[in-house]
Amino acid sequence: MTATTDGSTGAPRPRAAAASATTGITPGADAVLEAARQAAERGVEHLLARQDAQGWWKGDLETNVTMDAEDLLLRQFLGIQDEKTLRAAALFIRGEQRDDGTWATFYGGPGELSTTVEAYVALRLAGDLPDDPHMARAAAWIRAKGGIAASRVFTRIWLALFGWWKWDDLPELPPELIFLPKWVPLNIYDFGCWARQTIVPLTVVSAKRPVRPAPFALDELHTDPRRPSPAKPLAPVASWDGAFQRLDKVLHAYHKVAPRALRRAAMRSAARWIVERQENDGCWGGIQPPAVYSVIALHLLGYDLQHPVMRAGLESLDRFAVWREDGARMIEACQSPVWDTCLAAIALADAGVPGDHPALVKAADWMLEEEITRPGDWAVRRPQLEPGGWAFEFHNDNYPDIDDTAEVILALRRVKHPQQEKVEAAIARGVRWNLGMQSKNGAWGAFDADNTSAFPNRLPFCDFGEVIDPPSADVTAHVVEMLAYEGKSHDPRTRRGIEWLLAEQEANGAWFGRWGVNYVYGTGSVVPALVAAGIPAAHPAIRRAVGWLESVQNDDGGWGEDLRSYGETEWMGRGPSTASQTAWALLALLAAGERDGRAAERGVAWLAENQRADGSWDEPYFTGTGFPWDFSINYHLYRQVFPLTALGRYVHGEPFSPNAAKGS
Ligand code: R01
Repeated sequence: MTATTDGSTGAPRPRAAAASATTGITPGADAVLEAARQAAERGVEHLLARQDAQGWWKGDLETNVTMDAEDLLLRQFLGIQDEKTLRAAALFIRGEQRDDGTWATFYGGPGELSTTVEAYVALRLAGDLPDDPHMARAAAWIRAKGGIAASRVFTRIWLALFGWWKWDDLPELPPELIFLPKWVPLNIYDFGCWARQTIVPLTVVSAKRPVRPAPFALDELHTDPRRPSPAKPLAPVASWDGAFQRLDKVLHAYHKVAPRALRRAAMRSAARWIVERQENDGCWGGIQPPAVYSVIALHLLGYDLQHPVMRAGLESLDRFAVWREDGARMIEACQSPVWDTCLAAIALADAGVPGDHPALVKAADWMLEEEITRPGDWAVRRPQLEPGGWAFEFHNDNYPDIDDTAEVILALRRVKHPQQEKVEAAIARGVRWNLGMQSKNGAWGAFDADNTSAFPNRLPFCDFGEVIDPPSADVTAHVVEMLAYEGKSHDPRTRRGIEWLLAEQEANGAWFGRWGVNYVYGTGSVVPALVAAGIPAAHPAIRRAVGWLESVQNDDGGWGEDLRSYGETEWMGRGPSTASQTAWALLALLAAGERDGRAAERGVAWLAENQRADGSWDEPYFTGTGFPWDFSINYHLYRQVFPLTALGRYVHGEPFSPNAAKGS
């Protein structure tokens, strides 16, 4: 990539020239500024109208139909299926199927085998028949892809619960895992918190190996129903895969001879571990999968459905359901009120809403109430650290995260609160907590410090998604940006974060996006952070980032990035323009001093032109990341908050001049 090194702005680029040639007009900076001002105004109105009376914002968190399928499978397993839920969930699942019979994990994505298997089984539970054309298409596609045998471990666990798959043909993960002390590899604290909360109950389930009567056969999902599980060749002993495959064989043998007393003690410990982590509203960690598996595990350990733990757990599962106007019921993987609220507050402030506006004060009050003041699992690695952070969800006191804490602090800073000392105290606790959660390498992960073990990923059991939580550029950038605005640009801890970020930049000038899609998110996070921390806009790293963003701007003036960028380099920064990704690119360009350049002007024009009459934007594309490629998220408020922030900064200039940004 060619980078401009002189820090110049406004040089017309070839692509910009081509675009204005197609429309025949160049709108001109004044017209774009006026359009941006009006778009921001409409965007503010729209966002203000969507605030809850309690002060928070929350957009739907859309993922994929495995959520809905697993919810139905759980109900089937517990014998609590009800017609209304079943019909509404099936309506949603059917509506997500594509013409080729498949289900994807994101809008426009390719058919995905495990998702399609689970959706198919869920529709069978709802009464759809193998001969129905939509079902026959799905089953044929599944068989062509290798059938159930080729699906992920989680999918086959669900099927094993009903005898559609053999427990013995699944990787082992023994409940005795819970006894490994925190310094032994593969202890539960070596797993990322989302995986930890999923794995602990699953060790119980897979040790119990329950089989409930299947309501129908599933022969049509096997390539050869007589040999559902073809033997797989072993990798060489001297390879990691080979070693872990053999470990799995040892664990299978151990399953047969495990001392009864030890196993019982392990199950009891697991049950205690799970129950201790149940949230006040009955859920686990604010996310749906651990709740589903925890309810099953506890049930297998003798908790009946009337037990208060179980009742609360089941009620919490109902709260993940979004009932749509068309009668369809969609399950959210989790809910994002804290994240949406801090981002909305920042957006409103950037768009010129005064800090003492009631909406912002109310949002601040709500965020202050959400502060987490007791230790959680993070304290295993940081036992001396005082609590003081924020989680992403309504109820998740055990797992505050570093990303939400940084953004909440940035948001609280934008509010003129009548009790400023209260705000200052909460911010101080949050800053201290985030600093204490810095990993050894100078950067920050999402939930834990130094969660970087290579072993969890090697387990045959872990064939899906991310199972560790190593530092990422996007989270580190948010922390650095927050520390800069808190006057800590020159703190050695901030400097180490900056050094880490500079070293993480890709050769082409972009940064990887761990929790958003993808390099546009990473770059849109890092550039504003580096500039806030005092890195000059003329710094080569910033110039390279600008050069990269300009090189991937679409002809229509927007930016977009396809999820295939997680696997194929030619998709880096490429894809149809979306509102949130266009906004992220603009945040970087504006921070880099490119406000008066053509790239920024055309990006802003794209946002203004693509706004709906009601002040919102459409965004069918998934621009949020749960696990790169494997689990994607459409955050329904991203399309609103990020464009508003970008338009606001374009109209009003740089965010705000913190006492601190100049360095202290
Ligand atoms: C899941 C699963 O469903 C899931 C749901 C939510 C998350 C992780 C982090 C954050 C916070 C928010 C949500 N921020 C760091 C992100 C900011 C943008 C993760 C996973 C699926 C499969 C398994 C999540 Br196994 C376990 C959980």
